[in-house]
Formats: sequence, C-alpha cells, structure tokens
Amino acid sequence: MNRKLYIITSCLTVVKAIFPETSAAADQGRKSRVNVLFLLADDQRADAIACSGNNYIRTPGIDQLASTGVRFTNSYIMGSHSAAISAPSRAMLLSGKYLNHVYDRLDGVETMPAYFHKNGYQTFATGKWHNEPSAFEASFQEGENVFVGGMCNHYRVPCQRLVNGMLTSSDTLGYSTDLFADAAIRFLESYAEKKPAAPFFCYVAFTAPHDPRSPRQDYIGLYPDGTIPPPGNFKTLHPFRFDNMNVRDETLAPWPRTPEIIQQSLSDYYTLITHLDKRVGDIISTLKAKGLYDNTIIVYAADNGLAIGSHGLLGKQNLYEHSVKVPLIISGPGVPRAQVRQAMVYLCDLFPTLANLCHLPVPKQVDGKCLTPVICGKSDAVRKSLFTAYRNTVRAVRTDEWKMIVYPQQNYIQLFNLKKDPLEMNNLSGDSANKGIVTKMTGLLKTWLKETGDTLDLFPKKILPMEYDYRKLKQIPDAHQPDYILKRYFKNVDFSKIRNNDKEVNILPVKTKNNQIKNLSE
Ligand SMILES: [Ca+2]
Repeated sequence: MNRKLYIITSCLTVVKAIFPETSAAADQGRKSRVNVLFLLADDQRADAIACSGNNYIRTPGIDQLASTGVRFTNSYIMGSHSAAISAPSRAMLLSGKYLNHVYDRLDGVETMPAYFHKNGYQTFATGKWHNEPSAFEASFQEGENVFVGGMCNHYRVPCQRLVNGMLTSSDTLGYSTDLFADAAIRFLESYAEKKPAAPFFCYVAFTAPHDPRSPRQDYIGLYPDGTIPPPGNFKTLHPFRFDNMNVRDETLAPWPRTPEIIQQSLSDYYTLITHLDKRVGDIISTLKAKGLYDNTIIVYAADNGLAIGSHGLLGKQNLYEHSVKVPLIISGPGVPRAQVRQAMVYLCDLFPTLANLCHLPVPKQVDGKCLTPVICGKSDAVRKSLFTAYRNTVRAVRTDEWKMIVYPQQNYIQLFNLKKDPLEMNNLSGDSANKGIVTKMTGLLKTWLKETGDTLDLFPKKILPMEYDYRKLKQIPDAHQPDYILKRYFKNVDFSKIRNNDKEVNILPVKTKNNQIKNLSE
C-alpha cells in the first residue's frame, strides 16, 4: 500500500470509528445520490417539439418528459466562432464556459462528466463527440458507439468504444439513433444489474435530426410531403448578404427556396425527430423498468437550432431565434412537475445547475449560472439580457422584449420586438421612435462583448455590400449525402463533376488518442 493511500485509509478508519455507519444508513446515502441522464439532440429547433405549441410534429416521449418536469422556452447557445456550430456549442455545454473562454477546445478543461466522476459518479457516453478525442477519454469512464466527428450518413456511423481509457475502433452497423439509444439502454440495464454504489452520469448525444435528413427506411413517409406548412417566417431568399451565403448548410436546397422543397425538408426533419422521440421514450422506459427513474434527473436539449426555410435560410449559421434557441427540459428529483419557465438561459448554465441538483458543490470555474432558483420558482431570471455571436460577422443581444442583431461588416442593424414579433419579421431599427432602444441595446451589446472577451470591432472602416446574386450560389453535396437526399434535394446538380463518382467515401477516419479532430462539417 502506498503512503498516500495508507493515510487516506487510516483517516477513513478513524472517521468510521467515531461515526459508525449502519448498512441501512449507507444504503440510504446511496439512494440520495441522484443519477443524471443527459439526452442531447443535434440541430433540433426549439419549436420542433409538440409541447412547444407545434401542432404538426408528434413527440409524445419528449412531451411526457416536459409534463413531468420544467420546460424552458428561452434557452440558447451563445453561438460559434466557426461554421461548425456544434463543436463550440458542446464545448460550452460541457465546460460551463462562454464561447470565447473555451471555443471548441476541451483539452485541459474539467468537463461536466469529469467533474461528476471526481465527485463519485460513474460516467458513460454514447453518440456524437465533436471535440478532441482526448477530451472524451478524459471525460468518461465508459463509452460505446461513440461517433467522433461533426456529421455522418445515419446508416454509416463509424463507431468507437472506450476501452481502458482509450477510444478504439468498433464495427457496429445500424441507424445512428438506434445505435446510440441501444447503447444507452445496455448501459442502464448493466448498471441496474450490478447495483454499484456510485450514481451514474449517462450522456447520450444523438446525431438526429442533423442532416442528411434521410429517415430510417420504415419511417419514410411518416409525414407525407406537403402536409407540414412552411415556417411563418419563410422567405425564398435571405434579403441581404452577410457572412458566407454559400456556407455548407445553405447548399442543401436550391435558391430561391420554394415552399414545396421546404415542406419536403420539414417532413424529413420531423420524421427524424419522431424516430428520435420514440427512442428517447425507450430509454426512459428502461429507467422505469429498472427502478432507476425516481432517482434520476433527465435533461433533454439540443446543441443548436436550424433555419430550414425561415428567413430564406436553411442552416444555423446566423443569429435568428430559430437557429440559436434550443429545446431544454429538465425533470427528476428536486424539479417541479409540468412547469414552464421563460427565463433567458444558456446551455452552459446546466453544468452548475446539475451539480447543484445533485448536491455537489457548484463548480467555481464556470461562466454559467445555477438555474435551481428558476427551476424551483423562487426566481424569475438569472440574467436581464442575453448575447449571441456568430464568427466575426454577426452579434446579437436580447432582453425580455427587444432583440438587436448587428452585422458590422454591412453596417446594418435589425431591431425586433420579440413580444409582438417573435418570428423576427419586422425590422424596427429605422423607426426614429426606437432610437433610444437602439442606443440602449448597443450599450448592452458592448457590455457583453467586454464580459465575454469578444474583441470584434462593431464599426469597421471597410463596409461590404449587402447585395448578392443568388444565381452564383452553388449546391455542392458532401460525401455524407445518401441517394435519398440527392434525389429529393439535388435534382439539378451534375454529380460527376463534383464528386468524382465516389459516393461511398463517407466514413470518417477513426481517430486515436491525442489526434486532433478536423471539423468535417457542422
Ligand atoms: Ca448541431
């Protein structure tokens, strides 16, 4: 026995002699330790769940979760420094830090699962990991069907397993949502069988409903084309140029967008979500069947939203509400049932919140705020305004009532009254009556820039044009797109010129310890 271990053991012996612990008390102590099941969707809009008021999508599993917990209607990501939103979004979620304090780099950062493990938790993960593989290895003790990367063909997911602290290759085949749900269920069943003293932190990161929006074969047609209306803020084209109008997500349908192609996209998108919802229900059923449900906090969230026809856009590389707002539901011990909260929150608030709900010390190194007072109804808010950022091209700030989006490179401002105009259709910035509001919002924005270490110049000397020619934009499918997608959304594209007839190159390279991952996509 080494000296350090001997001292610890000796101390424990002394403590036990002074405070004898009955086995019943020990059992009770174990029972009071709360488990965490963290369910994360990829690219799911906040309004793409039925309980948000969406009358077209069917999500009974997620709705059930909301009816047993607290649903947040104003939960956000802070944004991204690159077009690959998911990597910084997850880094912020897992570190509890603001965008410019972590970017997409988790190496050397104490992540939420690592913190829980340090505090006696058994940690497990399955699904997407869009940060350094070495950070995954440092964060979890067990991992099955782990996909390291940004996106994949849902039928061709290169899965890895965590063995002895290192990610190894694995030959698993199946549809992504099922691979990850089944791995989570196997973990929960095994945990229930072994009955370990340690509570669990189980992280399940789905790749749905991220594109390719190709549903599992038997789900195709669940929402027939044309049955879901385009979003209320549908436009055929975005009205002005900003950032890169030809960014990868925007190439998934031709320009100008038509109501028909957006309706098709929504049919596929909702189908992926309903499949995901079914498997979320299966995971929660497993918790119940194994007697773990009553002692488990369940979180359901997504890493970012999506435009999918709103404002003439398809992707999440913008700061409109549909792209930065995400679903967020929390249920379990200490959380009231069937409540809705309107407080403005970030996903990075979840690290201190979950630590608090699990009776762990709130970590000191985080920027996020503990939401427990809001969850319990003791407070209405944790912040008075909320800031979002996209690359070096867009910044936004919102309050309960107003939202201002600025495009410094175009010297252009949008001002929306979110209470009267939640779809951000009516830009009021030019109205002289709103001059004071623009001044106030600009002041708030500057404060946020300072607080988050954002050095963007809001007033650059060089101003770029707002006009653009949509006919010059090009649809270029990447290697992840299966035939189902090519036939539906890339009808006029000559694949022979851009893909070298190599449609099968859609397996991402397996990464090993200390390899830097490449942001293959969003
Ligand atoms: Ca995403």
